[in-house]
Amino acid sequence: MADLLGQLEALAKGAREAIGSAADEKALEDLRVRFLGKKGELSAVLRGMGALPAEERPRVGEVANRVRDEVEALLADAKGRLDARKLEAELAGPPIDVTLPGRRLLPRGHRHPITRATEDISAIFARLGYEVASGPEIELDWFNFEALNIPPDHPARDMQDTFYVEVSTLGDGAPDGSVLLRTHTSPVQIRAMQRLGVPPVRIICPGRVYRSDYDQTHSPMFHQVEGLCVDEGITFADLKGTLAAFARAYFGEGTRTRFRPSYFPFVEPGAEVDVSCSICGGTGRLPVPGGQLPPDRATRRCGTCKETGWLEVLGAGMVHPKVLENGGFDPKRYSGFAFGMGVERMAMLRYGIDDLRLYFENDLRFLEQF
Ligand code: 2U9
Repeated sequence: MADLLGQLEALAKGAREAIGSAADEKALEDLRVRFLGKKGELSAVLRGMGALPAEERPRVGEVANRVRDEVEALLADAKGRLDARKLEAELAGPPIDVTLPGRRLLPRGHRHPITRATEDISAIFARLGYEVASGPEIELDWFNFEALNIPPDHPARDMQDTFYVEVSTLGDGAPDGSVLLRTHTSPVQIRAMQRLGVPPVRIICPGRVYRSDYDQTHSPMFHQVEGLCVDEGITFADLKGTLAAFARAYFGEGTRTRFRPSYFPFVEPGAEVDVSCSICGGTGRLPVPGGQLPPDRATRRCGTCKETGWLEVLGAGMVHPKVLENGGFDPKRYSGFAFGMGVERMAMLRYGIDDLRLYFENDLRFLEQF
């Protein structure tokens, strides 16, 4: 036993001297391995314990633990000392000029075209006094359909068209009714009306919406921006003026607008809104590049508007009295208009994108153009 205790004492002495004079982190690490490593000096002593009579082992074990703790503390102290010395040397050295330009210009990254279009559209309405509102993508049937005057037998309510969410446990106090992925951002506007309570309401709701639809021109998830304006004395003229101003701001100053009667359950009257084609300037024809061509061959058909000169880009109308009521507004006193647009289509027309799938493939050759 005396032999092992002597070895432990010698180990501790050697460690104190060596660790005290270690010059850098590498030297410290070597010393840690030498004294405490698996094949190090302490392990060798502990291996020798096997030959001791059982009653002597606890005493040697106790000293071995103490020596291990001391060596660990010495290593930690030495590391602290070296770190402090390194920091002092750095502080004493030449200062780092954090204002110098980087050695390499990093590429900036790109906003996704859907993000860009959403932000551009929102910015135009912000200038017209609209606030951005958002709400849940997983909605209750009431906010998505019922409150919007969408009748129980409307095709949109079919399982074929709407993604329903299975809610296995509607615990006590949980709202009753089916849960679904919102099929439009209109429920956000019902929620906003209820929250605001008093006019004027001027909000736009950008966001993801979901419909069980998947083909060349439909994606099961797409983006909408909807808008709502409610106050005393709001008329269809306000709707026309607002959307005409929006169309000029988004598609360019010369853009004309036309309104065609249409039907949506949540508005009355409802309209589809066309803008003059931003590609051909509303003429339906595009000039053919190059030379003097005879008049009949100097232009070609505009594929974007299919030679009509018009693009259908928005749906709109005066908010249905029942919908106003569901939002908490007295339809005898207040009126309002609402509109909706698909962002994928708005971005396609603005940036000349001809295939919906490009938005979702995340091909950098596409994304880097924005
Ligand atoms: C409330 C009241 C009325 C929003 C409206 C449309 C007409 C419309 C489509 C455009 C392209 C959907 O993405 S799309 O397929 N939208 O035609 N949206 S009126 O009406 C509302 C909304 C909320 C409370």
